[in-house]
Amino acid sequence: MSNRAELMDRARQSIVDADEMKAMSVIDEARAAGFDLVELLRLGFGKGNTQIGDAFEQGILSLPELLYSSEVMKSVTERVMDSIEGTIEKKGRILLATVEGDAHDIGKNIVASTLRANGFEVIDLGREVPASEIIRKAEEYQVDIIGTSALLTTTLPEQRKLEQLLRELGLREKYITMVGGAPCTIRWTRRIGADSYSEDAIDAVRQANLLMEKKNQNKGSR
Ligand code: B12
Repeated sequence: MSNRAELMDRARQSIVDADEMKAMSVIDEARAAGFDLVELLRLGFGKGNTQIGDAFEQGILSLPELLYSSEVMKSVTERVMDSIEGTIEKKGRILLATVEGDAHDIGKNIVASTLRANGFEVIDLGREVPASEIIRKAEEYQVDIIGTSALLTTTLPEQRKLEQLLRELGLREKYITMVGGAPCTIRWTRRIGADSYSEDAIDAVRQANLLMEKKNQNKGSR
């Protein structure tokens, strides 16, 4: 019989080791032992996800290692979310995309997995997505939040384009906007009029929680 703390640690380690087989067997064991899979995702696998992001930033982890680990985190999140589909109430619906002209999606994928692991429904449009397409999909899925990632100084203006387009279409008040990516700053966020900026995936979850709370309070007071 597995003990909870030991399973959590094996979950964390499976992401660090990018070991998909080990990760899947941890999920099976946790399910058989009746553990909460969302908690396992958040406090076990999620911890590994944060650890690999930090290690890459500190130059301890190589790029291929980061990629392998984030792919395992993606599979694990999908497996857990599929198995609990419909049993938990989602905190909000978030659309994520890397902006047009930008092929960098490792960070966005980590943000997507971390948000999913923390109870958000994520619609991930992938990379190199034009602002008009982002808005079309936001309307189609009636999302609460639109999050964009930009890793190049040359593609950063696409985040401003999205804000402008939303305003032109009279949709700016309908959506909460979050921005991220290495060249993005708080100053840039204020300058373009986005609602929130996060330096990493954990802060993205914190911000998304706060923004949804605020949205729900406003709804309640109307
Ligand atoms: C991997 C990589 C690539 C890969 C991308 C693979 C992929 N599938 O993503 C490849 C090889 C394709 C690539 C190509 C290019 N790259 Co590149 N690339 C990188 C590299 C090494 C790592 C980026 C990364 O994944 N970081 C790790 C993740 C975890 O961090 P992150 O993306 O910042 O995400 C975190 C936060 O920013 C935040 N976040 C991210 N997105 C979002 C979104 C939201 C909504 C929120 C809230 C938060 C958030 O949370 C994330 C998790 O903590 C960086 C250098 C570096 N060391 O950072 C260069 C870098 C970004 N690339 C660079 C360049 C120049 C290019 C190319 C133009 C090179 C070329 N001449 O062809 C091309 C451009 C291709 C294109 N059209 O986009 C430059 C950019 C310089 C600049 N200031 O513009 C960098 C900085 C390298 C350098 N020092 O010169 N690249």
